[in-house]
Amino acid sequence: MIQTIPTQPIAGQKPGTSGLRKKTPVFMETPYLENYVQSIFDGIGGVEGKTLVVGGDGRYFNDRAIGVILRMAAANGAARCIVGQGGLLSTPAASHLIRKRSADGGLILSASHNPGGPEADFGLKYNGPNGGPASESVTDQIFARTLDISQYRIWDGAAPDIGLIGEAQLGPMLVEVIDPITDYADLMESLFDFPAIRAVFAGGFRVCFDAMHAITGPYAQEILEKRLGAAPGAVVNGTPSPDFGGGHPDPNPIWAHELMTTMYGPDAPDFGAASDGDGDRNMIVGRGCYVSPSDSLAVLADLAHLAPGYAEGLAGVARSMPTSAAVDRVAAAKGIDCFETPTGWKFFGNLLDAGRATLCGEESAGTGSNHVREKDGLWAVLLWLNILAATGKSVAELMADHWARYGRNYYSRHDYEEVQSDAANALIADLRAELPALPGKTFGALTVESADEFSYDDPVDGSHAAGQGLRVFFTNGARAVLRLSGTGTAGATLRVYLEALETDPDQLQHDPQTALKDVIAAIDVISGIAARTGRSKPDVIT
Ligand code: G16
Repeated sequence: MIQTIPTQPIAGQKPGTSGLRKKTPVFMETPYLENYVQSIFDGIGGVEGKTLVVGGDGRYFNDRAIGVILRMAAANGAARCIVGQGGLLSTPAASHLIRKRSADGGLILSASHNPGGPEADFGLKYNGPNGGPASESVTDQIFARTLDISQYRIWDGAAPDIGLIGEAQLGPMLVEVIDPITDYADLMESLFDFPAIRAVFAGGFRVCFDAMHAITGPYAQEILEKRLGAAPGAVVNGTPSPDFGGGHPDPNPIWAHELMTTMYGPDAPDFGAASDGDGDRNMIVGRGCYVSPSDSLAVLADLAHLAPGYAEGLAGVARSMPTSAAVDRVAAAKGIDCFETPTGWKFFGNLLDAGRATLCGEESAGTGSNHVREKDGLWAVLLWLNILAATGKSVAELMADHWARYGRNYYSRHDYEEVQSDAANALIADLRAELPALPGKTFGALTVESADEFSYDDPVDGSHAAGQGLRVFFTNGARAVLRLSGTGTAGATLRVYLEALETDPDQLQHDPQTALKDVIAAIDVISGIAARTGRSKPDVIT
């Protein structure tokens, strides 16, 4: 029976860079989740007769939230919900499933790399029929609905058990519980040279994949250990847990320090990698050789043709604005387009759909291609493995080759977390006002060449996105970018992105922080970070 429950708008339901993320208790307090789900359904024009994919990264409250979503989908007239067994689906697997089954969209439950648990973070996002994050205009419609919602509909009766594969009715709606792994693993097998990778593993090449107690564990066990024959135990922290083993499933050298210790240790394997809470991010590290996400994108763009799925080359590449220009140099050498988009995977969607870009990537550890419409952690790992198998080189050798040929874009991101929102907003507003006066001024060793606020005109649909980050370019080719994160759940996170280019192979330095010291010092003076935030150093340096 359909229940129609009166409700009223709740403050703070504005989706950020990647859906709505809040503290778990906020989502758990009825009707926060209910209001948001109904706003999604209303914002996309209703779900009557539609097929939806539903799944999440298994974090605390995942299963109960899915029960609510299924009951609301049934009460709103959806025809079918396809659910990963146990409520589990990695974000790229969900994207693939939406596309493969021609579903009308999907609801993905995750707060990505943010910690999970009763006091940690939860999130929900809607992906459209192309399998990608909702566009800006759909997101705006969903948000508008949260502001005038007056009722939600929910089926009065328990949702079926999603622990077992099979089909069950929920009122008029069919709930189809599927194996969350096989379709995705088959897709990977269609793109990469599995026999070549298997041969390398059989020859003693050792890999360590850290699933960080999150969703990619079972996917990596199936693909790396079962299908490719990596040694048992190659996947570590491979059982997903609701609080990610009490950790922070963010694949960077800070949070994946266990893997870093292994890879820089005396008996390091040949290749290391990690993924995040929902499986869309990746970290790549060779023996004693960490690869920054921006460099990883550039190497993959350069050598993707070595994998069968990309043998015909790339139509174009795309990167988010704060990502380094390393990939631009590869695109220029290949004579293909390189698009610069705002932060947020949704901005790649039109370029991928239109066939203008084949590979995309971001500094925030996201890389992907037109095989789905999300970034894809395991895909990046497999493309690296395919390239290593095809070239017979080590990660360190590939990086050295790359820098020798293209130069090196030193890169680092400094994050100031849980800054008081007012202070962070004032810092950005004041710097924005100061930008026109910066060119020609000298700060320490560097002189400003130009400064602006990034905006984007989508080349496919002409939509305009303003206010996407403040940029300061220096005369020596260095760059600093400041923007506020759209994925935090407490206070504001100020991100400072730093880049400097070295094209002389004889001048290459090892440590990016040293190579970037002048730009770090200059932007601190320009923006007054230390004085305004009261922080003497960033909370996280990646
Ligand atoms: C999301 C988006 C990415 C973005 C990242 C960081 O990733 O999908 O496009 O780069 O957030 O965004 P921000 O700098 O605003 O925090 P994820 O993995 O969190 O879904």
